[in-house]
Amino acid sequence: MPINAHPEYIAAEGEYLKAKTLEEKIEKLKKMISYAPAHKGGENLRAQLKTRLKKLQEQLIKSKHSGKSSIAGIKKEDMQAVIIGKTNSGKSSLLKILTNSEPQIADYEFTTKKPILGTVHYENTNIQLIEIPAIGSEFYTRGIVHTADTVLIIIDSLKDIEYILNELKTEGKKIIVFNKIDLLNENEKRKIKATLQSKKYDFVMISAKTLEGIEELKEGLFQSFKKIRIYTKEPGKEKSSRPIIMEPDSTTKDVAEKILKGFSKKVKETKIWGPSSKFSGQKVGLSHKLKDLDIVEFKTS
Ligand SMILES: Nc1nc2c(ncn2[C@@H]2O[C@H](COP(=O)(O)OP(=O)(O)OP(=O)(O)O)[C@@H](O)[C@H]2O)c(=O)[nH]1
Ligand SMILES: [Mg+2]
Repeated sequence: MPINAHPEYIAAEGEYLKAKTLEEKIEKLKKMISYAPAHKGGENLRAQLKTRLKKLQEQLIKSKHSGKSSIAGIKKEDMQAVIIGKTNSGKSSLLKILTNSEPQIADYEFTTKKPILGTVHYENTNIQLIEIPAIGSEFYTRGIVHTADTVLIIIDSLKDIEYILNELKTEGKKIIVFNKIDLLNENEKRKIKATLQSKKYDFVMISAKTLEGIEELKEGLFQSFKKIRIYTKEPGKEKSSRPIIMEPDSTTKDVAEKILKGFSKKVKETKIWGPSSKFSGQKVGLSHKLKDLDIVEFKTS
């Protein structure tokens, strides 16, 4: 601490040391500079702080260019969701069962103190899932929540919804995940379901303990990204075991091109099965628009 430091400087320094994100650090450092002692001995300090500021600003620019979030060094993938909720609602428990991640789970409050990343494997697609420290805690980080494609709001009591939605303030896709239904009787579950339906929420009722509702949640999560799964098949063979992930309204040409660039030019005949077909094995053109779970067969000779 510099001699004759302004109390405001000391406070700003304290905030700077506690800052978690680059943005926060920069903001606090600027504050420190503005309160750094003006006397002669302070010159050196100011110069040091300014050098540090420049470095942080460069880091921030770099992290933005690399597509990394400055919050946790997490690079955003095509499909990204965050889990938010009050402490002890079961965020880490859910992350653990949906992903390969091993977060700490405990019945005391604020166990999770920084965002934790996991990957959900669903229908051969990878969904990034991030647990955010409890909403309302000092560890909660807004940044990732606002850039994620989908927010899973985990609750174990209906009264928490409004509070969380108020704090959240994002227009993005939200799914309410009512957890710990293993602790409820049939009548309680029925009432909760009716309330959530009446409010027109997108919701799933689950238990991270018994795994009830987890498959439904995974399906709902995948659907929230609005991608479609297209299977391919070769003539006379079964459909592929793994689908190709496409944007909605993709055409048979888009699929051919995703398989191999230039492939659509070689296609002589295309047949489809599934939701977008009028009947099984319908012949279609390359501009045919596909639907989720369609099967496409390309013939090249
Ligand atoms: N009965 C029951 N208990 C659960 C369920 N899910 C989580 N728990 C328990 O609830 C407590 C909190 O779980 P966590 O997963 O650590 O909760 P969290 O939301 O990550 O909490 P913090 O990170 O501390 O904010 C633990 O004791 C869990 O075992 C569930 O579905 N049923
Ligand atoms: Mg946790």
